[in-house]
Amino acid sequence: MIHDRYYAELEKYEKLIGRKNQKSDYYNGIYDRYEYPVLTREHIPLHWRYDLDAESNPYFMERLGVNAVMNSGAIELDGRYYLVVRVEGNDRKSFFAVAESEDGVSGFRFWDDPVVLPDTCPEETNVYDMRLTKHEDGYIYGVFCSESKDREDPDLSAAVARAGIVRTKDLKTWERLDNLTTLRSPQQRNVALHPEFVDGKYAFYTRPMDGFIETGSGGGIGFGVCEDIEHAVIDEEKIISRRIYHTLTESKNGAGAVPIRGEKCWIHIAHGVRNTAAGLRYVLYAFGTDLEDPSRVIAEPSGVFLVPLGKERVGDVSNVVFTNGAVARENGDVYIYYASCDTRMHVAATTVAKLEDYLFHTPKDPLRSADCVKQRCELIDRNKKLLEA
Ligand code: M1P
Repeated sequence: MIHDRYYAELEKYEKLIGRKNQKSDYYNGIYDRYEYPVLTREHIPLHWRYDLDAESNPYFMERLGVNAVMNSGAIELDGRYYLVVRVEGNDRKSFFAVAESEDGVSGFRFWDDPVVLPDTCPEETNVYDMRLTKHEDGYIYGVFCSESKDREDPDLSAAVARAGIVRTKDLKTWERLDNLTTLRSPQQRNVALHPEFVDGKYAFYTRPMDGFIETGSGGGIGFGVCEDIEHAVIDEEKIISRRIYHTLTESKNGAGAVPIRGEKCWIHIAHGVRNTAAGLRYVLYAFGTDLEDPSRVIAEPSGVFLVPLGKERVGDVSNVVFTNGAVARENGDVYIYYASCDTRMHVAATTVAKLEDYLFHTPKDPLRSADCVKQRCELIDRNKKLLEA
């Protein structure tokens, strides 16, 4: 028999899913933020967490709790919005699950069952952060971090990060391909597949790393191509967005959402990390690359694009925003899905036109205080003239 308490919890759950989201009063002209997160751990279906049987679960306890929902790949299919969510169980292992919404900002509901990927890597301990690419070859690819224990290092926490690759046509049946091999980088995280062939090849945004946490000699976001997606091997990785001293990318950076094809450029929304006395701070930044040669940066606005604000600042890993999914609709609307503090998912809404205006008309970072203040004074002077006219 189903436990009585289930019905009370179900009512709360349905109320949460049915809650309409609305734009918050935050303003910067670049994007709108929304009042509520689009997904929290409370959005996880009850039958994934509780044993509903009153006999085997007399206290109606969570038997397999969920700690957090975060870093989600995003895609639009037939006018509906899908997130492939990183769901982190109370056991710290993550898995993927699809949540679907009609309007992209409210009502995200998980499908009845989590995604079960083909278990082809016996050494793999954890999987997370899937970027979804609707590729021109007709498949939807998911590229994610496949993490294993480093058996050669006696340090208990030593791990190896690689890029796992899966593909699907419907988000239901997934085929696992070989993990990406990058011949010149021992580890990879934050890898994304470009949606179009580049010179007839599959193109990846990579993040070369010396170790599991430190990117070390890995200079930033890389770009590399391969012939065969089923056995993907990249030789050269060209660094396209560098880590730079005293900027938001000083400690590390990484590709975020799969780039969006705009009118003037490929629009990239990535993350940058700097170290502070309070630990690492993760923010989002943006850049644009050439439509013909997506490895050539042609727009590099200065500074942060989106930072954790208010309640977004606190969570399991505080002071973090992270994106690995965005949806660009045919009408030009863009929904950027981002997680705060490795805990919950939010959405910011904008358009391709606004993003390109931001990319091409935000001044570049002059990299020195003296030049930054000059840049600001010029803006102030222009405005004063306008205000006085
Ligand atoms: O905890 C913040 C993020 O840390 C990692 O990102 P990066 O590889 O750039 O350090 C990722 O593990 C990501 O999942 C996490 O959100």
